[in-house]
Amino acid sequence: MRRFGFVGVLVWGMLSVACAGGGRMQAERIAVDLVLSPPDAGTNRLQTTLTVYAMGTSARDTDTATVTGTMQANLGVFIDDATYEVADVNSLEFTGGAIRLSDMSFTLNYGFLLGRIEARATGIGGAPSSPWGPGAVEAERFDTADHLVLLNEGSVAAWGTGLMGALFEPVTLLFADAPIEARADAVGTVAVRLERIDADEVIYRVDLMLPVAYDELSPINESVTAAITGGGVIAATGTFSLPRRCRFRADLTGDCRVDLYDLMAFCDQWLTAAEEDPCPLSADLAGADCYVDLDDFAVLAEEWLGSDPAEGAHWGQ
Ligand SMILES: [Ca+2]
Ligand SMILES: [Ca+2]
Repeated sequence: MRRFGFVGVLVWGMLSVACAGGGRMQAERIAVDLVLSPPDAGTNRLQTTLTVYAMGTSARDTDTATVTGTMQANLGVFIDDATYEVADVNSLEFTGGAIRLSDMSFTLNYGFLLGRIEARATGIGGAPSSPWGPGAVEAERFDTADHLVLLNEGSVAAWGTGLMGALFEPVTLLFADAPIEARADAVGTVAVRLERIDADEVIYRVDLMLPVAYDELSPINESVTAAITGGGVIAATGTFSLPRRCRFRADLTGDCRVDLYDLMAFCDQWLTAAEEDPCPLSADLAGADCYVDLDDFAVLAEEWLGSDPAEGAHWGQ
């Protein structure tokens, strides 16, 4: 009777395996340190235009700052138990960092009669944040409106020549007094990939692209107004590691593979129960009842022939 019951369960279990759609997912909240990538043609350059409205006219000039620094973020990551692969990333929250822009200079030419305004932007920096908490990520994409980069360090100093020199005293705008919120109405991306599996840990790589934009109007005095507009794409990468552990509950023999030896160990405990706490039955895989039955076999069936990916690679050599 007992044998017959087990065979029935075995058949049912194998069918379950055939129908199973992959490993269990494990949710992790990961704190990751990201470093901005070296600036290239498309990223980590913020093109900035300074426009100054004065004397009923305006002039503008554009310069580009390279961006360097670090960002800290929390990621909601789902890891596939069986393969260590990233199954999904569902949230992103910036928790800090230090971003620095290279200095910029602007020459605004108002013509022969009016002269020029010269401006220097120096020491501009700030940090990314997620003021409304973690933002959603779907299929590696996120809404940049959920995040911002607050530029609250540095200054813009401006002075005039010619008639413009007489129009206003040299001024210095401090970003500490009037921070710029760099935010874009765009789509950012965050990709998390399994990079490698070491003896004790699994290493993942994070690639982040965060478009930012700014459009700030600053009154300089009664007759002069400055506008700072621009933006670009911040790109950053980082890695994090998770302890490598055997993720198979049904590995009863300790080799991080679920195979015939585990099934034999399971059979030895089939339909046994115990009263002790903690439960001494290693085959009570589904837990809770300290009784080895169909529920526990379902776990073994789900993980049947699963093996640690690193061990699998080893075996294949
Ligand atoms: Ca095993
Ligand atoms: Ca059980």
